[in-house]
Amino acid sequence: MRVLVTGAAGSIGTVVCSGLVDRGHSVSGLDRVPEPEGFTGEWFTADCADPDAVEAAFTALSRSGGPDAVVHLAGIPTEASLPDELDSHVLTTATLLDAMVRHGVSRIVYASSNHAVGRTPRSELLPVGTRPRPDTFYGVAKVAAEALLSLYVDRHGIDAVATRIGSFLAQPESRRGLATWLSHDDAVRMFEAALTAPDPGFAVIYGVSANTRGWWDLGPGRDLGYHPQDDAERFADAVLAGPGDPGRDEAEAAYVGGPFATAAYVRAALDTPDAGAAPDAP
Ligand code: 15L
Repeated sequence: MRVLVTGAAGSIGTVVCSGLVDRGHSVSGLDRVPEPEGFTGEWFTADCADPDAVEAAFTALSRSGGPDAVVHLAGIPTEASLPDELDSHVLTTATLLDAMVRHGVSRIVYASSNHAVGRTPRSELLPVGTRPRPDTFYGVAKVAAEALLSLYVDRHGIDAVATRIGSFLAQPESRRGLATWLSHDDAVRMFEAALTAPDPGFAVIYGVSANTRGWWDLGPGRDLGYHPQDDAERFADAVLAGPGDPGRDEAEAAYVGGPFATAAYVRAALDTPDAGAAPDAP
């Protein structure tokens, strides 16, 4: 399959690009920075919120048959002001969807986030159909981007899979991560399944590994062919031996979004002189 990956130089992008290439796919990349060393496919240094740059990339790719699908990973990976989040997640998604429609590209796999439902209190099982319940402006933008995907599926008959990613890391680093970890290998499995599943229409899946402590429903992902193989439990002893902070751990365990759902992330929507800055990502 020919796949255009946005955010291809980022932490998820580099892993997913090389994983898809290893699995026999032809991968081109688009990012605001030049291609990472070793990237072998066609590369576009561009901002995917820029319609002209995106159109130029799709036109260039159409000379070699065009992409069969887009994997959209680009975007600020943490909390920022509402306008920045909307630019970064909603406008980029809209720009790509318009280009896809113009060029007849019929599938997009989107890196959404657990933070789209991050204010959902912890429960036995988190269904994908739970109501949008963002924990931050980042989460609000992910909800809006998912809504755009749904609109374009209904209007244009494309396929769109939103993967609500948990904690994408080489290994879990916190107590919460023992439930929310997405391993590198499982991320590649998940994106390939979402790219190749027959006729998903609009689908939402949780992007986590098969963690013993996880509570996000993996059923819809399995229905699309995503069968996670990794489990954070093998890191549990090491993580739990680390210096914990009972108060923080309890607050982070109360909601899907962990730290993003705590008071530390409360801020004004717009960057005014008095607005608090977003804290650093955990
Ligand atoms: C995400 O979506 C963020 O990009 C990342 O910064 C982490 O917060 C991650 O989710 C998570 O929930 O661990």
